[in-house]
Formats: sequence, C-alpha cells, structure tokens
Amino acid sequence: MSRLNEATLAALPPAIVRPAYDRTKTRIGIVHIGAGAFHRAHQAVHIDDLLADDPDWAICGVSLRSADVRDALGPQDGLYTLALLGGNLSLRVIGAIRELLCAREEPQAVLARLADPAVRLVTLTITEKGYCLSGDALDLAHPDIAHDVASPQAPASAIGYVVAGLALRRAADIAPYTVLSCDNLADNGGRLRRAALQYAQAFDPDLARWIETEVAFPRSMVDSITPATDDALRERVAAQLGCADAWPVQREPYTQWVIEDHFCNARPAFERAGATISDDIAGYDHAKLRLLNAPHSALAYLGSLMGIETVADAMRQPALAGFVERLMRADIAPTLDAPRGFDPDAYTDAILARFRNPDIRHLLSQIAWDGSQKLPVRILGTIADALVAGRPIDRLCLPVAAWMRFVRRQARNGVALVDPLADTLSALDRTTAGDASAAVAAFLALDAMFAPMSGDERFVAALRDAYMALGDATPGAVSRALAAAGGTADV
Ligand code: CS2
Repeated sequence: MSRLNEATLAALPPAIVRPAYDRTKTRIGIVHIGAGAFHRAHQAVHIDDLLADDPDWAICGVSLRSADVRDALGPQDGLYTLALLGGNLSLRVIGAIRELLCAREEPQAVLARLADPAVRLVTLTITEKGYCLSGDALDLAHPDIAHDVASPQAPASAIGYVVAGLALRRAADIAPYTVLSCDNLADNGGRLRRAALQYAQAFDPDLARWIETEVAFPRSMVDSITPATDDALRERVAAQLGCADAWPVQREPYTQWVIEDHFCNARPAFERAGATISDDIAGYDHAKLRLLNAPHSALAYLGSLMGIETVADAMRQPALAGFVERLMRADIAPTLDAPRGFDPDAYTDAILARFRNPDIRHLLSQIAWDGSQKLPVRILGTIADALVAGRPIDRLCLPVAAWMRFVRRQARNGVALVDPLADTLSALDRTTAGDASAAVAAFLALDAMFAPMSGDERFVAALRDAYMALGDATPGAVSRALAAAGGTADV
C-alpha cells in the first residue's frame, strides 16, 4: 500500500478534506515544541484553517527526545490525517506542519529555527511534567534543568530551548518570539514565564532581565478530547484513504482554544480559525481544569479500580456517573471564579455529554498517566479553596484517595506506573503497611504535590477517611464508597 504524502494527496478519495492552500507557498512562522497527538489534533488544525489566508504561519514541529514523530511523518512530507469521532468517521488531511525535527538528534537545526526572524511564535505542548516545576517554582535540581544551567547553549529541556533561542535572538538583535504554552496548567503562561526567568537568572541575569521586559508569555486554555492513536484507527484511516498513514490522530469534534491577547511579535489571526482571543483567560483555564480535567481524573482512578476501561463505559455506571456529576455541580462549580458570561451548569452539561460520547474510546489508563503532575492542578487547588471557604471536602478527597489506592495496586501487581515520580511512588508501597494513616501520611510527604496542604488537619482527616472508605479497592468496595459519598445526581 502506498503512503500518504504530497505525491499521493491528489489521488485521495473526494470525501477526504485536504489542505485548501498550496503548501509550497507557506513559510514557517511557528516552532512548536512537543509535536505529539494533542498538538496535531488541536493547534495544528487551527493553523491549517488559516494558512490559505496567511501562508506565513506554517509549523516546525519539534520533539525533544523521541524521533518517532519525525520518522513517521517525514516520509509523509509532514502530512497526517485527523479523524473526527462522532457518528461517521470524518477524515481531514492536515498540511500545517512543514518541518519535523528531533532536538536530541538535530539540536543545531532546532536552535537555527528558533533564531530565524520569520519565526515569531513558539508554542508548547510538553505536558505538566515538561515544565520541571516543584510546586509553583522551577525545580533547579531537576536533572534536565541542572544540565541546561551548566550548558545553556546545548539544552535538553523545553525551557532550555526556549531560552537558548531567545538568547540567540537577543545577541543577533532579532525581535523575540512570543512563547505560548498550550498545556493544561492554570496560568500556564505565567508559570512558563516564571520558570524561564528563574532558569535564565541562574546563569545570565542580564538575559533574564531582557526576557522579563521584552518577551510575552500569554496564557491559553486548550480543550479537545484526544484519545491516543491505536491500530484500529490506523486501519480505518488506511481503508478510507486508500494509502497508509503511519500516525493519524483522532479527537472529538468539539474543540476550544482561548488565548490571552498578549504578544510581543506578530501573531496569526487565530480568531479567523475558531480560536478566541481574550483578555479574561484566567477564569477559562480554571473552569476547564477543574470542571473537565478533575472529573476525568476522578473517572480514571475510581473507574480503573472498578475494572472499567473507557470514559464512556465509566459514564454508563450510575454510581460513578452520579458521583462525578455531583462532584462537579456541588463541590467544584461553587469554588470557581467564573469568567464573564460563563454558565457553570451549561458547561457541566456539555462536559458530561462529551464524556458519554459512545463514538470515543478514551482509555482511563491514558488519563491515569502522570497523576502526580495532574492532581495538583486539577483537584488539589479546588480542595485548598474549599478549605479556605469552610466548604465540605469529603467528596473531593475521594478521587485523590483513589489515586493513592491505584498507585499502591499497580505497585503490588508489578505494573509500571507512567509518572515522573514512578520510582518514588512504587517505593512508598514497600515502606508503608496496610495502616491507612501511615499510607496517607507517606503520600502526603510528597512535598512537590502536597506541600501547601499536608499540614491541614481537616484535609488529612478527610483524605484518610476517603482512603479507608475505599477499603480493599475492589470494584464492590469502590461502589460502596461511591454510594456513601452520595453518588446521586440530585444536588
Ligand atoms: C485528559 C485530558 O488525559 C487526560 O488527562 O484529562 O487530556 C483531556 O482529555 C483534555 O484536556 C481535554 O481537553
């Protein structure tokens, strides 16, 4: 079977949507760090929408370590298929990525791109762990950051590359690029900015001052449910395309991108491609993280303990679906500092409908990855706010306790955790006995996750109760805990 690429593009069946512009006339204006499935299913599609009008914003996709994306899409001239999941599978070939680089193998090419004056925007999807934070600050002891501080011209981390590119531009008197985080972190731009400043400060205070005054790090909120690519998708795509695509991506039809209007260089006309430019982004990122991602993580850990595989299956369990809905409406929504015109009930309804979408096979195991990084930004902040406001936290603690039970179960069963703290987390299991207080205390000693709240007696007690309520974490025990926590949607 032939391969999707420039040569086979014209022969694709007419139902397949393809780039509405001449790719050879586009120029690279964006470097994207972290060219994984989410970027290719989300931001790259928005850019694909506007290249016909504005050809100067094609993307150079950079992977920091793995060459997999470059090696899969290189022979395809950067082309890949986006499958929209809903009723019929609708397919679209995306042409926005014109260049693919693997930083580990071609660091000079990445630095040269970053220094290119035609590049005016650097975007990132590096997941929570890519920011190398400990609490809110940059973890200067993180091996990648320590490496980069010692050799800033030959970086390994995303922050190292962003700052190295800025240093090259400053030295060559080229205007800096805007740095736009597209990760699921509250105040993602602010965190990235503080991390970049702290990093630069560690080896070049003048550079840090220049970044502080000259470079914009807007916040953004991204949303679209994007299940990992599997062979079933590859086969369906090949059958409809009539040629092979080594790495198609899939997502739900719904997509949202809200970007803070704060740029230090030219920007694409995002608003013409369905994104929202706003000066009131803070409320959006909180609402999304707390009302979508936190329930997702709750389903992931509670559902996995119950032996359920996907989000849609989890939503078919009345006790679990009821618990999550109640968590959203009664516990999370009231703590939100909602953006102007935001209706938490309608937002909750829409999210629950998206979770129920039977056409999406979104594995709970995928969402369960990186719990140590996700829980603080998704749910611990809500608990902290509820503690300050004197609101109940019992239900909010159940997903956190479920994560603890999940971690212990994986360690006991010898299943490797996908988490940057995997080694520490698996070791915890060996040092704590079956005693709930001791087990919870061992988790709470993880300062990077729990530092601001681990001394709060109400929190410690509620978490211990939730942990005990989950009993031996069998499906029956979890169902009983959900029932006891009020797994009914009447709020
Ligand atoms: C999910 C998110 O994998 C996860 O942790 O919660 O990727 C979620 O699907 C997206 O944020 C939706 O926009």
